[in-house]
Amino acid sequence: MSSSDRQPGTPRPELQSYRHLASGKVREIYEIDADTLLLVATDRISAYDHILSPAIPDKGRILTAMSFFWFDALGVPNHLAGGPTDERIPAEVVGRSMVVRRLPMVAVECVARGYLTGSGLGDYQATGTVCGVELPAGLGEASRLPEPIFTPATKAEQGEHDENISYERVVELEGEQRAAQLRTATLDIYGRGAALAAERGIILADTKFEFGLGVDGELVLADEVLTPDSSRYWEAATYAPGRVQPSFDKQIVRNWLTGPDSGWDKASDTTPPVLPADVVDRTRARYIEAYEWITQLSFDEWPDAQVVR
Ligand code: Q0Q
Repeated sequence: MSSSDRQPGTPRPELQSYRHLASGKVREIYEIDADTLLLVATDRISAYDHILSPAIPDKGRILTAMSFFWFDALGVPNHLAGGPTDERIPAEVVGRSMVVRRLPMVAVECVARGYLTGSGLGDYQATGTVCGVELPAGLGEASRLPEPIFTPATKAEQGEHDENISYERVVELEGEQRAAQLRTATLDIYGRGAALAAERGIILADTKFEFGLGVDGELVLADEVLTPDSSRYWEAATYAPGRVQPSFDKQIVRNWLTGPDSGWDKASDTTPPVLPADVVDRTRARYIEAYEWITQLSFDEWPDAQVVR
């Protein structure tokens, strides 16, 4: 039943009335009906492959607001099937949920990189290439690439890292035509998003898109889009190649966890300590700052959970 079919004033459904389909590190996915899903972003935050405690208040709402902004700004076919307050969204998760079309999903993580860091840097230092793409000699940490590159990966099991694959492997998996479509769409969308972000003081160093397939086999942009969980956000004003760039949104948490006050050793693979309130508060503020810089909108206007009386 679409929101347009529901009688006005019909109470919102209960979240537990939807079948839970899957959990990601920080998100949940539910079945609304055979054709429609509910993507719910939690306030969970992960760092160093651990889900941290406590959650960051409003992180789910902020990142959902970012996805809605980008879906609108990018103007490409996408999986949204309703707006931020669609009546199919249960009251408790309004503001941090998306009602989306259920699509056959392309089993390739479509990554675009404008800068060299993370696994891409590791591959380059070992082979001079990333996903088979040859790069100039002499590049280092956070080098800006001569042009953005398509560096696909296959989705790993939860808790594992995605595995970088070559374009030729994407051709084997998806066929030549779709592989070319995926590369073109990934680089085109990243290029436009990165250009808009750069105008507003944020470098999108890289990002991961997920695509579904429409009724005619056309690519449909799905999942979350250009959020700090799917992309590396760097502050342009402090960008300097040759060193690991501070994460716009997660550096406060990383610094505390690896600093003297936490008493934690990330190499120990023990559970990280609970984050202090000021680290939580400052991290929430950084997420809001990223949203308001990128969108030039006030987060105060974004819908919130509705109290059910
Ligand atoms: C779909 N996911 C992601 C996920 C666990 C999100 C399947 N429109 C769609 C989408 C989307 N988006 C999906 N399936 C069918 N149609 C998205 C990776 C996984 C929690 C949240 N998995």
